[in-house]
Amino acid sequence: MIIKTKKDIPGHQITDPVVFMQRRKIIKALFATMLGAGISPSWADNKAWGDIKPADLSAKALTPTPAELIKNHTNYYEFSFNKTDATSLAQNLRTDPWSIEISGEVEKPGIYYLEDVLAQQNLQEYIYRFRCVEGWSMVVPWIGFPLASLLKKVSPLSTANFVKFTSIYQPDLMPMQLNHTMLEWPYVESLRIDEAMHPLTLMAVGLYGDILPKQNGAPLRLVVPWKYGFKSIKAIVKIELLKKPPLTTWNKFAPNEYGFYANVNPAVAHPRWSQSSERQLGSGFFTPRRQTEIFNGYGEQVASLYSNMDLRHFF
Ligand SMILES: Nc1nc2c(c(=O)[nH]1)N[C@H]1C(S)=C(S)[C@@H](COP(=O)(O)O)O[C@H]1N2
Ligand SMILES: [Mo]
Repeated sequence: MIIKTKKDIPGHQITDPVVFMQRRKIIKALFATMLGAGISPSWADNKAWGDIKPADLSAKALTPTPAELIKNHTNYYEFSFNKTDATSLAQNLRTDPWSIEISGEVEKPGIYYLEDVLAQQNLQEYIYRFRCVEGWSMVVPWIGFPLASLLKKVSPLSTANFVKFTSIYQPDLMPMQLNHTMLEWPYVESLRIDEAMHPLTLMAVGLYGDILPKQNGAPLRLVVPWKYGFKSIKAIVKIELLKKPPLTTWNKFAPNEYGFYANVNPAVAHPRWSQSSERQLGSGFFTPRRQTEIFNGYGEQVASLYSNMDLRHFF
């Protein structure tokens, strides 16, 4: 048992300013150490990549989308249905201190403080393609750690078949959470356990060498690069390991449009638009759209997870 469990203290109620400052310092220090060491996409150093060869990844030299575009073009429906308002509105969210409740089919359930989680993880930069179901895409230099290395620390039971993630629910700061006409709150997403344990699946805490901006899901979000962006849930407060698949926000809203799997697939159109190509954020008016790749270009690493599945049926 390496991570500290403090079941008796609900994390979101801690307001002691001394504690607050200490935690802030620890998180800042974690980043400083990492930046001081000169972070780079040093795939070869990361043991968590398991049997994925560094060569597989370095073969794909990606040019990150400019930071200003990534930070000012967001989807964060708790705040707004447009792409620009969350940049300012999300700043009201208090992301420090932060804790994550982990429960369900695990040996070590508990409430874990974010800085305790981070102290046990090897933060690295991961440059991934990101494809929204709406048809735009970007390349993001995330900082984070594999979700698998967090899950392993809480020891999932053999009965854990799915992982459910829940975003923060705070309607006083997130105005759209009072709007019940479209989505249900809090935002919920889920992965099959093998998807969650895949080394490409990240928990991100940073962007472009700095702490994750609030509008991009601070302090902790999921990043699943081979799936449409809506799977990459922001501001996670709860992780549950479950026997059965839970209902997820977008799937519940429109099951014929947003499947549980949501794997990027140019051959399976959204009922209202084609998914065969994408507009890259920052590209000029005359730049041709990019041809969307199966599994967003990560097929070599993840296709085996779906080898026996009809991807048209399980979209
Ligand atoms: N909690 C929460 N997570 C979320 C969303 C959201 O509205 N709320 N939007 C999703 C969608 S549709 C996308 S495309 C990505 C966008 O991430 P970005 O805003 O950092 O680009 O976040 C996903 N995660
Ligand atoms: Mo999206």
